[in-house]
Amino acid sequence: MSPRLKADRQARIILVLGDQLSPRIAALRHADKDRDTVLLAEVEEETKYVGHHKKKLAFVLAAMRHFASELQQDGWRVDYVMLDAPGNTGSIVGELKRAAARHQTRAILATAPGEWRLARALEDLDRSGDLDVERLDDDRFLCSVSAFASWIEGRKAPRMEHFYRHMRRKTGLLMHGDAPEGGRWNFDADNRKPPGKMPPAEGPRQFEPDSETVDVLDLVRARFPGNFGELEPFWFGVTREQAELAFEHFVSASLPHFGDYQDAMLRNDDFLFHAVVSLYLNIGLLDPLEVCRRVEAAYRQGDAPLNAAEGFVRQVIGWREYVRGIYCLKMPGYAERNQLRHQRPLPDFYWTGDTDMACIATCVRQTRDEAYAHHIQRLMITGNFALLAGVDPHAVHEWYLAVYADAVEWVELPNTLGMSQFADGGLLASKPYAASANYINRMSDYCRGCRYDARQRSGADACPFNFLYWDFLARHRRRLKGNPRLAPLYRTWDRMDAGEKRAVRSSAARFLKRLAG
Ligand code: FAD
Ligand code: DLZ
Ligand code: SF4
Repeated sequence: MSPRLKADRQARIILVLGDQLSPRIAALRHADKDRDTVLLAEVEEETKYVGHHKKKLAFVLAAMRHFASELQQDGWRVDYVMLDAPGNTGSIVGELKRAAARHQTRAILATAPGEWRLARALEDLDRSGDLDVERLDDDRFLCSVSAFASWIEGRKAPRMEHFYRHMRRKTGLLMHGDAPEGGRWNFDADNRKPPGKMPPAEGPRQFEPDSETVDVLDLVRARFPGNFGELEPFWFGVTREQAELAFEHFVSASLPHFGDYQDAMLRNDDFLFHAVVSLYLNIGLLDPLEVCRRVEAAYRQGDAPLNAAEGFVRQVIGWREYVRGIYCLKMPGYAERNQLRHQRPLPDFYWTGDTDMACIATCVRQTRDEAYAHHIQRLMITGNFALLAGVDPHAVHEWYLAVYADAVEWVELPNTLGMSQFADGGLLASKPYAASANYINRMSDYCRGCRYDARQRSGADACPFNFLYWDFLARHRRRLKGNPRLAPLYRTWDRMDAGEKRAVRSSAARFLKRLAG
């Protein structure tokens, strides 16, 4: 065989997906710049497997285009397929086949896709024998799937807190020798200040769209007119440089207060002191270890208190890695879990915001405008309501996967199905994240001026979160009564007089009937 033919045969297509936009992604690190071709493909299947928010579509596509330009400038040969390119097959597998034919090779090198759906499609393609698809581990994560499997093995209750301590030791982040910095692993109890005396927050750094992004905005406007959400103003960063600027802005402007007000919610402030960087982390524009090291440095230089630095690091090396591990080990069965057998369709107001519950209306409005809500809004407002009302967890999952700019299934699904809807029967959360208006009223200003009364438990003016909360506990008593963390609540319920209990349950029944339309 001639050397030329041999060289041709070894040239590979390097697949880079829309959430793998890092020059250090495994497939690029193992590629040969002189011989291989990098493929990025905008495809209908990825833009439509769920009805993505318009801002999310624009964000991913604009970031893909900018990343392709950067690779080209860096000397890579890039084959970029636009969404409306003639002959676009509409799927990653189809575009791999077309690219393989164009470049006369059958060798594909990919980094393992984050979502099970696409990982399976690449596996099937390889098995079909049509192309050879080599898949490398995605080592942007600090804990590999096999390391997570070893950690979880034999543990009866594999709680995040224990995993987090393991990750602190492994990374050395916020450690003082073998001990946690400040003598405690977790400053969660110092992350719950209500917003009453909160200083004003600057919010995230925003960017003007350049001409390349403007083209993408035009594309999204034309191709996805019916999708949920406001496309403009579009201010997300779409390059690594912008993502880094956004993160630095967070460190200087918001991190000092991030810890104190992590759980607070305000009607007229969509971001408070949150980082708004999950979208950048999840598509590869920021690196999780780097951002944690930067936050640790801010703490060590005296620019941020320990409860803020620890709170941030816990979310990134703790929760983020933990839910990814659970997803990788438990899929595909995990997506089908519905331990509480909830069947109710998702209420329309999750899309329209048209409800007189001020907390939900605010979170949906914000989600529609910004493709963003912070953790407590997702968990304790929209998630909490769906749990209390008994909404089908799969419908809830599809909503979360669609509406947030940071939504990728490996992180969204365990957070929704496990943490928020308790559909995995307590694998992720030791008790359901169910709360009455008491919590919402303490942590937000939503209840002030709401048509409902946060203090009433039953009757026409009572806050729905109150009667639904007790109704939820009563409905699921058989399943939940053995949970020691819920025992005090059942004791409170048992102490309520029979008339009060009847009133609570009939308020819930009336409300749920109306919800069903
Ligand atoms: P900050 O509050 O500033 O936190 C810093 C970083 O920590 C985040 O950027 C994120 O990377 C990480 N983080 C925080 N909490 C979590 C968590 N529970 N799981 C994983 N990482 C976390 N996060 C996503 O990235 N994508 C999702 O699709 C997603 N869906 C969610 C669905 C539900 C029902 C719930 C309750 C949470 C979900 N989260 C999701 C987690 C969390 O809400 C977001 O990561 C966070 O709100 C992002 O905003 P931020 O960057 O301002 O985060
Ligand atoms: C989210 C997304 C969207 C909207 N579009 C594309 C696309 O056109 N091409 C692509 O390669 N990736 C896209 N993505 C990200 C993928 O959905 C993501 O890579 C998979 O879900 C695997 O995690
Ligand atoms: Fe939400 Fe109830 Fe408060 Fe109204 S009173 S904002 S419905 S928690």
